[in-house]
Amino acid sequence: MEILLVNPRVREWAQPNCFPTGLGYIASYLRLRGYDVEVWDFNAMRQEDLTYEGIIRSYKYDVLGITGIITQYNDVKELAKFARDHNPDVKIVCGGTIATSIPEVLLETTCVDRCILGEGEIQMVEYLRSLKSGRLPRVPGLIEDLQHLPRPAYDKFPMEVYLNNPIAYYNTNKWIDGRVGESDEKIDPPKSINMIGSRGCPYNCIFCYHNYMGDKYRVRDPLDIFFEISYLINEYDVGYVHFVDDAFVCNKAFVEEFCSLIKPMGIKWSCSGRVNVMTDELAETMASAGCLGVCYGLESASQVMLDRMNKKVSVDQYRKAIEINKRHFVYEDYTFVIGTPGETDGTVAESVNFCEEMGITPTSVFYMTPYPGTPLFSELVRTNKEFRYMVCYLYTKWISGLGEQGEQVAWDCCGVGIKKLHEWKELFIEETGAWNKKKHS
Ligand code: B12
Ligand code: SF4
Repeated sequence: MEILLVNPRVREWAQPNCFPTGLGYIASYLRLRGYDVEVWDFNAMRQEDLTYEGIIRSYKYDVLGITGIITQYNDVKELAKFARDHNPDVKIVCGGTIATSIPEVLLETTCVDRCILGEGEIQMVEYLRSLKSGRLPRVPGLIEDLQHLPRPAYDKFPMEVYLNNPIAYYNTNKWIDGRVGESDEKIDPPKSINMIGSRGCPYNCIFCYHNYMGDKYRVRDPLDIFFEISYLINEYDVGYVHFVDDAFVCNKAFVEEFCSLIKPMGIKWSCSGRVNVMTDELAETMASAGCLGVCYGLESASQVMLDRMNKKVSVDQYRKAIEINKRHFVYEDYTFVIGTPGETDGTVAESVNFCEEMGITPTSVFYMTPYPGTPLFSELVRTNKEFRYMVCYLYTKWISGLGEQGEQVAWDCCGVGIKKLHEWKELFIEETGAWNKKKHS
């Protein structure tokens, strides 16, 4: 049985700098189980002649596996249609957060035959087995023990694209086009890559879609991560790793062990964190092990808004975490969100003033967006008549129009009007110098 896995394009105005980790895991797990897997990464291979239709028709495969996030609905639809037209018997499987959050839409409105919900490694193998046995697979979408997973099949992907487009600290043109920046040492950045060290998140912020990974926070064995980084250094000369976990810093023992292993490697890295876990001591350990910075989605500096978002943090904890960042790291990345239900001129001003007080420049200001599957989405369905109407009659159209959260108001969640939301964002950018000024078409 031949399997083709594809990664559709995403954020086309920026250079592709994020290795598709999820698809990488699916590819390596299938390979481990003896399947014949090919990968085509449309996001990395953006040359004009490499069209969806052309590539999809050029391969021979029995099963097509497409990955995607919610903003890639149109891409998934298009790819599945080309595959079906090409071969009526092909089995088309979709995975990733799009499949978990809107399976019914994909099954009803596209040529996708099967959606794999949650973590896909074991499920995909079971699905392939079921094609032979005819028995429906029944395996959980959550992998308890991450130790048994092989590292992503990096060798199946066009790695030079990802390695040469800077990520995180070195991505100074993040909101312009993501090319190599112009400032000093960042002109010639080391080869960079994203990775994950943990899965899941124990929190439940209303805007975040993360239940596809379960609320059970699981960390990888730090030794496994060490081996994976060693491999990336040896094979690809990687010099910088950015961890895109929901919350890399959540379990202190895990971080400390990871630091002790990685320190002698001399590699630079950065990650995401939770403000309530950070201490000077931990930051010191991380910095001395090569960590350049810990990124935070602060979202707001109004306690009322933070409670409304169910962030389970206090503004005071933010102050402490930012001070720790400034004392120990060279890289800071803070993002904010405007338009949460209950947002007012006053709460926006609190966030803007906080940036000034703390001397921070947000990398981005997003509009609050009720992505399907989030607690905010369910709340709006329950409480907002217009939203309910949209979900009843215009849902697929709405989904197919979803895009950049920093540019598009997909829904006015606080009922102040789109004009007001735009004004708040303009004000935020003007007052704080937030990075995401440029509009992309
Ligand atoms: C890296 C990342 C990106 C990257 C690249 C994404 C990509 N497609 O390559 C970039 C920076 C481009 C990005 C952009 C955005 N992102 Co993003 N991103 C992530 C992040 C932080 C990590 C993804 C990752 O590597 N996960 C780890 C791997 C192991 O998990 P995974 O990819 O889900 O894969 C597993 C399963 O899903 C499944 N699976 C995946 N693919 C396949 C395929 C098959 C065939 C099968 C069977 C199974 C399967 O099995 C995998 C292994 O278990 C996630 C958060 C997170 N922690 O996952 C958000 C996340 C995916 N992003 C999200 C969002 C909302 C966005 C934006 C819309 C935000 C914005 N600022 O506007 C933009 C998109 C903009 C646009 N123009 O479209 C949401 C998606 C919600 C949803 N319902 O889809 C997430 C989940 C964040 C969140 N918690 O809300 N993002
Ligand atoms: S925003 Fe971060 S802390 Fe909140 S639920 Fe999502 S991943 Fe967890």
